[in-house]
Amino acid sequence: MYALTEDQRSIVQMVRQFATESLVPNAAEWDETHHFPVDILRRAGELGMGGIYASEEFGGSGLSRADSILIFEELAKGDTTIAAYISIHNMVTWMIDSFAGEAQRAEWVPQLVSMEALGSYCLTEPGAGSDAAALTTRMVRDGDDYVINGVKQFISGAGVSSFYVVMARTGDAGSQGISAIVVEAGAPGLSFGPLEKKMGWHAQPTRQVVFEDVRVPAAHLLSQEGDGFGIAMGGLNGGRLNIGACSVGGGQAALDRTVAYLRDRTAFGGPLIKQEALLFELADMDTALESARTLLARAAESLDRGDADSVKLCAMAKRVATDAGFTVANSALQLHGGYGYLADYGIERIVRDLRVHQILEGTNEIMRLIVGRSLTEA
Ligand code: FAD
Ligand code: 2MC
Repeated sequence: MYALTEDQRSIVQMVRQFATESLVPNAAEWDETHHFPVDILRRAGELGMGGIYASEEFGGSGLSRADSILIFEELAKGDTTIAAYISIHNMVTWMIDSFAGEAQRAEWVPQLVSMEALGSYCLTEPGAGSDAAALTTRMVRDGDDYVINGVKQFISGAGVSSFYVVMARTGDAGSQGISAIVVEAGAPGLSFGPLEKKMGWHAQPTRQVVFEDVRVPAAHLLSQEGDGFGIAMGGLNGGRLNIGACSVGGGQAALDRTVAYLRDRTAFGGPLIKQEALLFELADMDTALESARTLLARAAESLDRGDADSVKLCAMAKRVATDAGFTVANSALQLHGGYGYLADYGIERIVRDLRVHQILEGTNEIMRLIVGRSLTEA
């Protein structure tokens, strides 16, 4: 199952080169200065990474989810935070390309694909995170417009993005009463909270997004009223794979550095890598990443095919891969001794950045909920 095609090998090579040249040399500085590198994102857009699995009609790359996870693993080896933002942007591009009207697609998708315009995904609210169907942001039809009121919490890219895909309530309580709409930056009544101070993910902004009587043309609706929750979840299925792949990439980078470090570091009369206890630890780290990679590939193929169990497989893969990435990075820190704790060695940043992958795009408890429900509902 897990043999790369010729095309996939070229894609990996291209992304690896981009990550090595444009991300690796800058990741530490962007983390330290909390810099969101929009210029570098545009370069990723030029290489086709703004619409990886968007259709080719308006410029998307038309690749599969199986291709996508390869790309995100490579990006994350360079900078996990930037890779993760590119994943969120791709969720937005895919949702707009798949569900916006023709005229809107023709206007918006090329801008998103090139990453000239960035996208944010707005589901979470202060009072509704895991229980996303409990959201209370409201949008009310008024003539040819909708008027939106409410607050979205923890929105990645907020304040910099040009397009906000917003899930809001047009109907009754529950998931069926939710719609999805595109709000453009600059809309009167749209404002942003201050930058959140975070443990990691310093190289991308996270803010509240506030809607006060924001008027949006009804033509910005994605699909039909009431379809919003399904669209949001559809976006997340791919997002969960991508964030899992980002965790594997971050974990792999940490493992590679650890192998090199333990070869060089001598104690007790020889290189530390000769200590069998440490070699076994490295073997477990390698095995955890390979297991996660294999499950991600299986889930991606099932999503590509539209299999009935793809939602469950994406949840399993997200849980396994984000746990594996974090655990491996944390072990890598330990194996660097005191140096692992120093910013200069780059490992503590990976640990900080990967921690949140166990929380966002559906917490790992919610991933268990999805898998568990599939057992009881079968
Ligand atoms: P809660 O839902 O309040 O959960 C609290 C705890 O209870 C968690 O451990 C959770 O797993 C557990 N829990 C809840 N329900 C159950 C249950 N039924 N069974 C067992 N355990 C349960 N959201 C967006 O929409 N767009 C973004 O761009 C975005 N970016 C983010 C960036 C960052 C840096 C962060 C930190 C978050 C981001 N999020 C974003 C929000 C993220 O998706 C939520 O934080 C996440 O879904 C959890 O919601 P919550 O924080 O409200 O936690
Ligand atoms: N794919 C497709 N459809 C899905 C789906 C998925 N992953 N999950 C749910 N649905 C459908 C489901 O089939 C049902 O459809 P229908 O009404 O046609 O029967 C509908 O959505 C409602 O589903 P449930 O009845 O399961 O709804 P419930 O409210 O009980 O649970 C739950 C839904 C908990 C699975 C969902 O709220 C969830 O995934 N919560 C986590 C929220 C989350 O992931 N947030 C991430 C925010 S984005 C982020 O963090 C970023 C960094 C971008």
